[in-house]
Amino acid sequence: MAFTLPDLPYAYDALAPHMSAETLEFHHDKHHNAYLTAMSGMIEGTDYAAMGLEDIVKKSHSDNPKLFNQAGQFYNHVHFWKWMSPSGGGRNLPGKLAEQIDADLGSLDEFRDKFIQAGVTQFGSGWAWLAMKDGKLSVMNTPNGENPLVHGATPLLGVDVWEHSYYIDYRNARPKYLETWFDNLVNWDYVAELYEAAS
Ligand code: MN3
Repeated sequence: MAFTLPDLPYAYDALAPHMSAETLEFHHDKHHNAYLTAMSGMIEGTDYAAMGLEDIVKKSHSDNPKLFNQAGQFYNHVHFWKWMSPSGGGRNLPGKLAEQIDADLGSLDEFRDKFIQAGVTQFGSGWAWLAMKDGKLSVMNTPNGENPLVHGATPLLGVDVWEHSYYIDYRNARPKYLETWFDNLVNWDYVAELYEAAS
């Protein structure tokens, strides 16, 4: 199937001051589009061309590392835009999700600490995640374009810790970016939607 670049679900300046219009213009229009263009060129005329995105990500992880880098990043960013909202953040998580976070990760505060630490300690480029595996929630991090799908888990929330995601707004202060992102931008409604689908 042919893939297209999804529009941002909000205006470029809607996440300011936490994430600037300049960051979103580069990140969405340039970086995400580049992953799409590279992936599309690599799947054209191959068996991958008939597959859905999740299957491309999973199959290319073992069979075609160069394609995986592009497809993984294309997939991750399709969700990343939706994991943020101008009215995001806060501490009012949908009930069932909040209950399972308490049960599996201790509390919202413990989850927040683990998630931010996962992002801070990811050496170089990558992502930090909340994922569901075998009915349990866990926090993980992955390098480059990798994601929980290739570890048999379902991504519920992911934050991009590539420098292109924060360097314009935060320079080298990755911890500050992660704290601000978690407290002000996370679209818990979308996390809950993925959680319900995975439960
Ligand atoms: Mn990115």
